[in-house]
Order: sequence, then structure tokens, then C-alpha cells
Amino acid sequence: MTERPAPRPPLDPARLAAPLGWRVELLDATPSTNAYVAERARAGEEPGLVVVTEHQTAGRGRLDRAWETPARSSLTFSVLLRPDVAPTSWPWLPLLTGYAVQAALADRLPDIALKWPNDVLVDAASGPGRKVCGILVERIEAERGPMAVVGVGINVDQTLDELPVALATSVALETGEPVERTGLLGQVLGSLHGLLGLLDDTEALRRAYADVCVTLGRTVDVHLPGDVVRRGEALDIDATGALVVGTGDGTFTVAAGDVVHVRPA
Ligand code: BT5
Repeated sequence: MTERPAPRPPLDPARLAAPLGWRVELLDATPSTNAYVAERARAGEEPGLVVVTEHQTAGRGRLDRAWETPARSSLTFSVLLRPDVAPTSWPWLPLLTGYAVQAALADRLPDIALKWPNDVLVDAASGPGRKVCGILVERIEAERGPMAVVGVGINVDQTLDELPVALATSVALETGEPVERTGLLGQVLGSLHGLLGLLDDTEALRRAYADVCVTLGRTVDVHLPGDVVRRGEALDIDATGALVVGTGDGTFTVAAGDVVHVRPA
């Protein structure tokens, strides 16, 4: 007879260390924390709301892709923000979020890295890597101006057969140890909250981001809408957070919002 695995423990809001001024709400299940928080924002919610769910049943990725996670296996949450920065700095928010997640996980996953624009990967130094976290930042028009819904999905405790795609992993799979999700959630929220100030200094953010970004220096295929693929060497991140790609004919830049995929060539 095969032994049933022990049920996964729930998150414990009483033990969650939430950043000052952020209000954390925990839902048993919801289709998408991004959709839920966007709705609350349109209904007048103030920045600082954090919604976490134990079971996201219709999680969204970029460009209508799906984000799939079994109940209690991961961290799926969204933070509502009203960044008080110039419109040119907004594209940095998803990159900053990836940076904050990698900073929070770096103790446990020393080879964690970012793939531009905002995939958080492990073991990506010489290959495609495995995705441990996905980020979806959406801008919404609320009554009192634009707001950002910062959505984060971190694979924490999934087993290999609970991951929806081959090049995915979870923190527990990588470390071989169980992970206490409430503590990790507190660390990730603290990291994001603490690093948000970098939006005011995008040059410092650019340098910090470039340091942990495995895309730079690689030959990449940039997949654009309409099945257009452009190959070149990823040279730099520019002041707006766009990727600068060198080709035999010069350079081109591509903004995070315009890209379908960036893949090692
Ligand atoms: C992302 O999109 O990576 C953004 C994912 C954001 C999820 C969070 S969870 C909280 C919040 N609420 C939401 O509804 N969403 C946000 P993208 O780069 O488009 O990657 C999506 C692709 O990743 C899919 O097409 C699959 O190939 C793959 N994928 C799906 N689930 C995955 C998982 N758990 N781990 C790794 N890869 C996954």
C-alpha cells in the first residue's frame, strides 16, 4: 500500500510578519489574486492591500497564459500599489519585483537568477534554468489615478509531478527540505516593501538588476507578437528597463510589455 503524504499545513496569518502599512488578507480560494485585487482597487481600495490565496484556481500569466498551482503548495499573492514615480519608471516595477523575490530566496537558493524581464530561475548559469517564480504586474485605472497590481507566484512545496511544465521547479525540490510558507511569505513581502524605494533611483536598480540577470551576455531569440523572432546578443538593460540587443546590423531595444518570450538561442 502506498503511504498518503501528510496534508500540507495552511498559512498562519497570526504568525505573518507583514510590512508596516500593508494589510494582508488570506482567501481559501480565488480564481486569481490579481483579478481580485484589481476589482477591489476599482471599488476604491487604497494601496497596501495584499491578498494571498491558498488555492488559486485560474491563475494568470502574461499574455493570457495560465499559472497553475495546487492548493497550499505555493505562494500566490498580489499587492496593490500606487507608485509615486514618473510614468517612465513604471516598467521597472515588474523587474524590481523579480529582483525582490530573488533577494528573498537567495539564502535558500544560492544559484537563483533573473531572466529578463521577470522570470525567477534556478540553475540558469549555462542552460535554460528552471522557473521557480512568475510575476505579473498589471496597471489599472482606479478612480484616483493609476495603480499597480503586483502579482507573484512562487513554487514552494510542489513535487515534480505537481509542476505543469518541464522547466519548472519548487523551492523544496531544489533544497530537498520542507519550507515553512508563512515565514517565506513574510520574507518576500519584506523584501519587496524594503526595495520599493529603488524605483526612485532607477540607475541603482538597473545596476543591481543587471548583476543577477542571466540574460545579459547571451545570444537570445526575442519572440515578438505576430510570430516575429529577432536574434541577437543581449547587451544591456536601458534606463527604461528595456532590453538592448545587438545584431550585425546595429542594436534594437525591446520593452518588457512587448515581448512574447526571450529564449537562449
Ligand atoms: C508568469 O507568466 O510567469 C506570471 C505568473 C504570475 C502568477 C501570479 S500568482 C498571483 C497573481 N495572480 C495571478 O492570476 N497571477 C499572478 P508567464 O511568463 O506568461 O508564464 C506563464 C507560463 O509559465 C505558462 O504558460 C506555463 O508554461 C508556465 N507555468 C505555469 N504555471 C507554472 C508554475 N507553477 N511554475 C512554473 N511555470 C509555470
